[in-house]
Amino acid sequence: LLIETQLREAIREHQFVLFYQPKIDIRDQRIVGYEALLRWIRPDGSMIPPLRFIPVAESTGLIVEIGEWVIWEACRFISRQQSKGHDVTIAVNLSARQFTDQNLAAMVERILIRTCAKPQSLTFEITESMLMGDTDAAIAQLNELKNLGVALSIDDFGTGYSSLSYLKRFPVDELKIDRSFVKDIPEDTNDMDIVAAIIAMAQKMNLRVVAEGVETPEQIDFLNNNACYLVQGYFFSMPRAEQELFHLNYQPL
Ligand code: G
Ligand code: G
Ligand code: NA
Ligand code: MN
Repeated sequence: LLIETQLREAIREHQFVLFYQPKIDIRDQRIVGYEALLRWIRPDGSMIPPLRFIPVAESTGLIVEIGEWVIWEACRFISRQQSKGHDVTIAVNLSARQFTDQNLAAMVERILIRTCAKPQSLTFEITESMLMGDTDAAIAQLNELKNLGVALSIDDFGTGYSSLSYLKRFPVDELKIDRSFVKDIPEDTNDMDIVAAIIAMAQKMNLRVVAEGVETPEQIDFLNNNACYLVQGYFFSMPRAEQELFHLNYQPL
């Protein structure tokens, strides 16, 4: 369990950084917010991708401690932007282990107070599968978070198996269409039908909808024609370190 030992060392020695990927409104090409994505940079400069260490962090429970750092760091980012007059939202990914933690809402509240970050500037992304198991407990946790004033988003939407009636019970604000449905637009008409259906459904349910993994102008045209205006993806930007964010042409709000 070398990686577990290394993860503990990474926490202790501040080897984690947050990268930020902009979320763009394609109507005016402005940045409306960022998704925070965790990066582990080793002392030799090599970067270990989250897919290699997040599963280990989850299975060992270290994700709770790492995740707390992520929330602190995201709120400090919000606070720095606020003091420059930039009103941005930051989305933070939560894993199942964090979401079922009874202390989560109290911890988030403490961090919001200590950093002076506006709760409306913080969004939590959770996946459909995290809402499955104990539905009542999940709804209670979502309500506790909502009561703090933060926003809630369902990530990787479409890859789970939530029914519509099911979805209606969860107090969420946003759906993020999984990038697996976006990547083959405009070749795969099946995926186009699915994406159009998710967008229409989100509108009916009064949910914001964000398309992930947007890489081409054709995909942007398709989303625009179907009234999905919020997008993330390499077409606009990869996730970047904070100091590299404002080299983009897109101006933060
Ligand atoms: O950029 P990307 O390789 O960053 O992310 C890969 C996966 O890791 C995604 O599923 C993403 O949700 C997850 N991930 C990235 N950052 C975090 C984080 O801070 N916390 C959790 N729980 N998952 C994260
Ligand atoms: O599971 P989640 O949606 O949180 O994961 C986001 C992941 O998607 C991150 O690994 C991020 O780096 C990656 N990502 C973001 N935009 C794109 C894109 O346009 N193309 C691809 N292939 N990956 C992307
Ligand atoms: Na995400
Ligand atoms: Mn996703």
